[in-house]
Amino acid sequence: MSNLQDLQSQILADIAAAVDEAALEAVRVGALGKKGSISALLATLGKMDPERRKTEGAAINRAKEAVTEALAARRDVLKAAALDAKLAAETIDVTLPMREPLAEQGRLHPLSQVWDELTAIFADMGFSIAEGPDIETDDYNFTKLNFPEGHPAREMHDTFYFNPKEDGSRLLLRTHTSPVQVRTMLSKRPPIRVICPGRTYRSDSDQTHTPMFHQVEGLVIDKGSHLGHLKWILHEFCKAFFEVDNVNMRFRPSFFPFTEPSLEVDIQCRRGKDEIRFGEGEDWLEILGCGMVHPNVLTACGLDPNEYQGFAWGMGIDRIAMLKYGMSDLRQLFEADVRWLNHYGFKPLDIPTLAGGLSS
Ligand code: 2NL
Repeated sequence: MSNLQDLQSQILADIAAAVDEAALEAVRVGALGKKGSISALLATLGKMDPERRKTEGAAINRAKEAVTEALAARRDVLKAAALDAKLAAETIDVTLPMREPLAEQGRLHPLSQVWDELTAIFADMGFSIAEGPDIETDDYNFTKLNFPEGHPAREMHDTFYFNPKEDGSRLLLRTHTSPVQVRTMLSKRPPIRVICPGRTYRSDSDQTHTPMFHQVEGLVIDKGSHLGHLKWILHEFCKAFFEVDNVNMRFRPSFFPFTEPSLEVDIQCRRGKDEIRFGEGEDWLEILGCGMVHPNVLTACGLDPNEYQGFAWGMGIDRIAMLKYGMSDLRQLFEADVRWLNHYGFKPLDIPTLAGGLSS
């Protein structure tokens, strides 16, 4: 009897000491399996006389039941512990930043970034965005913009012309985005508030000129639009674009065939050894041209200059991109060098908004 007691105690101790379900299963097999210790005792019953078999059989079966119950109880405990450990190991902290993807990540070209930035700024001021064809007529690119036929003003732009058609007319690659504003005036009734970003072409190539470049022009036409409005719009734009609280601006008289009066605009800056900062310092940098739309242009575009007036401006997207992001050579913008793009490019998910900031 005491043997059975010892055996049961030993097995119950082994059950209590089992650290996981595999260890517990080993204990079960050792006790209740085919060759288990309790099974071996049960096998001895057959050779006993009926009286002994009755008492010992009952005792062994009680031990077997006790072991079975202890196994089940311990299994429940271990199962619960295993689940707790699994849950603890597999928690996800949803507040952690996303892991950087391992794959190569593409970059937004700085020009695309600046294009997005400036359209966001002007859209927030209530401007529409208009686009038009790169191939234009002489009429929309020059004549309607008050460049008289044979006038030296036409030589201001080195134009890429297509071969003349049979009637003598020649298509051309637009030299500015103004034809898009012409199209807007011809197709929409004022009030007009529109910006026209796009590709433009001039036969010119050196460190600061590429034959293809980008412009954004703006146009506002209404009954009482004046230079005060223009100054406010350009000031708000410059503060938002260069991300400064204030920037002094200087308006100088100039000449364009399509505006009268015409002005050139400089912004305040400080030139350091390798960098240029805006909104501080004593230096000036020219960034755009503007003016009141010439009455001849309004008339050519179907608007009565006695009823409507307005202003327009134009600036180089490539130029303001270089200024903002500190790039030295304009030509690199178009060389498609992936190493350069990895340095100057932008992560595609850093989308500019006025609320979220324009650059990270
Ligand atoms: C510059 C100067 C300018 C305009 C563009 C414009 C368009 C129409 C009528 C009148 Cl339809 N003006 N555009 C006006 C003044 C200056 O661009 O230096 N751009 C880089």
